[in-house]
Amino acid sequence: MNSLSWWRDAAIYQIYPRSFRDSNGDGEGDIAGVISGLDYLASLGIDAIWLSPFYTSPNRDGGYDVANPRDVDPRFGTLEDAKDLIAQTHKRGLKIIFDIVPNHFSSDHLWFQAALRSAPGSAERARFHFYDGKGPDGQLPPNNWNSVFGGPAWTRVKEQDGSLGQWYLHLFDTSQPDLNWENPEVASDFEETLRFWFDLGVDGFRIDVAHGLAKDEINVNHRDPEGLTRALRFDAAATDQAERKALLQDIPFFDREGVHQVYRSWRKIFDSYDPPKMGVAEAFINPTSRIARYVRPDELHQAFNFDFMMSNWNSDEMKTSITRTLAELGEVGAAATWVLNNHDSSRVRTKLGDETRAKSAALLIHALPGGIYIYQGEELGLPDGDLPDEARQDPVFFRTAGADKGRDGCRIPLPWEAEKDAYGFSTGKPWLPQPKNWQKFSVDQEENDSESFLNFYRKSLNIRKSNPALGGESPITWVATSPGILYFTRPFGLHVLINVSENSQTLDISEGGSILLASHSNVQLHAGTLELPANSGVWLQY
Ligand code: ISL
Repeated sequence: MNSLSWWRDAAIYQIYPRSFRDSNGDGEGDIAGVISGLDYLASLGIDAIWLSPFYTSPNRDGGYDVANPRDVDPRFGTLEDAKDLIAQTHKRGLKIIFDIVPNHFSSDHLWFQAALRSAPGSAERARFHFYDGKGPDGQLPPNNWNSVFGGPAWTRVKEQDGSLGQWYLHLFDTSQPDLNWENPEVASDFEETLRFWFDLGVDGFRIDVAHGLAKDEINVNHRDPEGLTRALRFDAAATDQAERKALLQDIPFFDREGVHQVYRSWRKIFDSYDPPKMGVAEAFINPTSRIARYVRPDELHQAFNFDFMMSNWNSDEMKTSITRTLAELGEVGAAATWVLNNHDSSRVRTKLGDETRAKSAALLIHALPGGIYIYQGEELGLPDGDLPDEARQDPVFFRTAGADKGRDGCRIPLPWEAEKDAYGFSTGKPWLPQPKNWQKFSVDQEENDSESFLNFYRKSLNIRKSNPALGGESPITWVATSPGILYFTRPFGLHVLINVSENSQTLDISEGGSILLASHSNVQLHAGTLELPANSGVWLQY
């Protein structure tokens, strides 16, 4: 890890604070809970943590509805706790990044409350996207855009005199009014937020909906509102991925040119610190070549690689995505990132359908040049949990009338201790019910099992950190081999082979190597013959 550009090959662990660990028995995780887990996190072999939002929020979208970006919600603790977390993280030699949500505020934010009290055309309304409706009485929304969470992207307000009035834009929930980035007050407020946390020692930011801040003309309808809905659905199975990719290229509020100006000005702020701060873009866009534009030398440092994350368990698809990623990012000199899942997606174990594949996917990305992101619980091999509909909280579930189950299944509180209530997550009732059979995934059980998923991740991450053949950005060289196998080498004698097929394969390879790590003990190497069972993977050291 190079200290100035530490993020280029870092392993960054995503914490969803609400579900990490609860210190006060209210059933929701908190900052003190994160602090109590830091030794565990440091033992994994990671370089940094990223925390999803814990700011003041009515919590209608898991805290991505921010009412005050420069304070901590009491459910999570206090500003002092956040300062303590930063100090304690640094003490363990880890970096810490927070989440910034520039596309929208919560409707509870003072600015939005002031906008509701103010007249159409006022300076207060100009910080958001307030428009008159269409139709004789303004009863129709200003355009036909849909919200990412389902339903229309517009809500009509009541004016001060009680009459139905203007409409405001919300690409997500009604409680998340979009900010108007053409208004300089918006830009300066976010600069203040960046500096506020940077001055407290935060090392960087993950930028929520980084592709959404600039919008096309509001007065123009989108020609294919149904396509828009299909492109935006969270349920990956609901739309064919090829169709989704095509549809994503034509969204009037995503990936517009105006966003780049914002990141160029943020970069100046990042670089004004010593050492410089970093930013990672959450930009869900296509084609992938567009992603490289967010990480040009004067913009952000990283962008999540959703193209790879959404690839199927298919060797051609995965290889194409890897090759394209490295080529496109290489052109702008940016480091790649590799992500298997996050708090918005299905967990990788569930997505790929079994444990061996999930381990092999980790062996693959932990051996690729660039940075990796790990979503809390991934290191335990957690699957998504089944939830009764009554327990669901994600606005996606409600706004699609249950057609899309939403993202709660991947947000279930972590199991820490097999024999304790709530698996040691909390002494109270967890905010989402944990499945009955999660003892086996608990940290304490996995700690004591040398063959556990956790100990596999620990080995993988610690080797990645200490062995010069892994991590870093040295190139990969593909080796021609049997169909269904991904085989590449990296300098310092590392050979990576992943069997992305349902057939066990016997491969003749060069002699002299030894197994550094394998997804399963049934991967065998004898002289120049490698037995690679279905879905398994291996690192060989020559
Ligand atoms: O646009 C998309 C296609 O469905 C999304 O993947 C989009 O990039 C994503 O919804 C943005 O997610 C982020 O912002 C949301 C929040 O609910 C998510 O948890 C967060 O990761 C709104 O702030």
